[in-house]
Amino acid sequence: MGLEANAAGHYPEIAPTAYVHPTATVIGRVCVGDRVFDAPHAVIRADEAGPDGTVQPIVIGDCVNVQDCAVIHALGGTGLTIGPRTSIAHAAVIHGPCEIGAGCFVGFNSVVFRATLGSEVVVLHQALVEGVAIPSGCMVTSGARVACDEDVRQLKRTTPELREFAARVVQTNVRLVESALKERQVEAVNDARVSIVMGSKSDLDVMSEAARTLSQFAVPYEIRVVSAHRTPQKAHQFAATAKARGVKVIIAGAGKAAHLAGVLASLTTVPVIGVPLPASDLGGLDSLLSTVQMPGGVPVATTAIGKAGAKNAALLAIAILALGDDRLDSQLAAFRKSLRAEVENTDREVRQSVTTG
Ligand code: RP5
Repeated sequence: MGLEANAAGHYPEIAPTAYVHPTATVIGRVCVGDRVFDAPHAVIRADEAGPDGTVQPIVIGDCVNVQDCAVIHALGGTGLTIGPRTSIAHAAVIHGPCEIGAGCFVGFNSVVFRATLGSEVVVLHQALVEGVAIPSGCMVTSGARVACDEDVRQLKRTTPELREFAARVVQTNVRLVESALKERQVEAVNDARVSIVMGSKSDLDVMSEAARTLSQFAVPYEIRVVSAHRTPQKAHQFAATAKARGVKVIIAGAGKAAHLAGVLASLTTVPVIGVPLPASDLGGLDSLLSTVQMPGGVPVATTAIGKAGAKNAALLAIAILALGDDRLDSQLAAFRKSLRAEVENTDREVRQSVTTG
């Protein structure tokens, strides 16, 4: 999947329940919501800075589908929002500044530029919508050009059939996301290169940060609950079979008397990264010491307490995998570059706000 930072250092944020096809391109300050389907060869780019050097975000709402070869982009310094349950059909172009409401449909080859669409607007095929605001519930017929207020006044209301059609398109695409994600899960379980393990379901919120980061780098992973204290045999079997299952790195998160990472490390030579979790009144200091203080001979690479630690554990796992994987290596380099650029960007914003404020 082509996820890239823009020059200002923004990296796309993709919800774990969204599906981005491997041939789709997502660049820069793009925020992709839950159960979005981003189809083959679709392009979403938030990479042009405005005169003040900032790049505005492109926000893709939940359950939106961006179909094959659709292009979503915005002029420098302008943003773009696509409301939930909207469909952008094959080869359509949405060019910001634009605000598209919820439940809209933009048909094949249509162009929407510098426009606002209310909710449930249907733009059929090969139409041009430019420089106007279309009220909710209106429709633009195939081939129409809507570029002034008079054109907008002539628009008819969408028919119930068209509204049903638009809703069906969304449902179909959400089903596509679900089956693609299922397939990805099966693939990930069979082909997991990283195992994320946690001591309890109560650790899931923090450990999802590791999962999110691995997904961003398209690294297949499995995620399991295994307790060193409550299910010691399972912990044993899990660690002892990890290498044979093809797992290259284990990330183990646990709280309180956090022995999980150490126990797993004692049973395998697969590198183990421990994430101490803030699960008790001691704020994670207990977990940190239990995880980090391994006796000589059985190492556990221990990260920071909590979400930052979970994220860094995933990045460290990626760095280990990247030693033998050029794609990951360059993705990691791009990610680091994006961090640097982000700081520069924030620095500029802060300096500007101080001088103008
Ligand atoms: C540890 O105890 C787990 O890793 C978790 O962080 C903590 C509390 O577990 P629960 O009582 O919430 O299941 O083993």
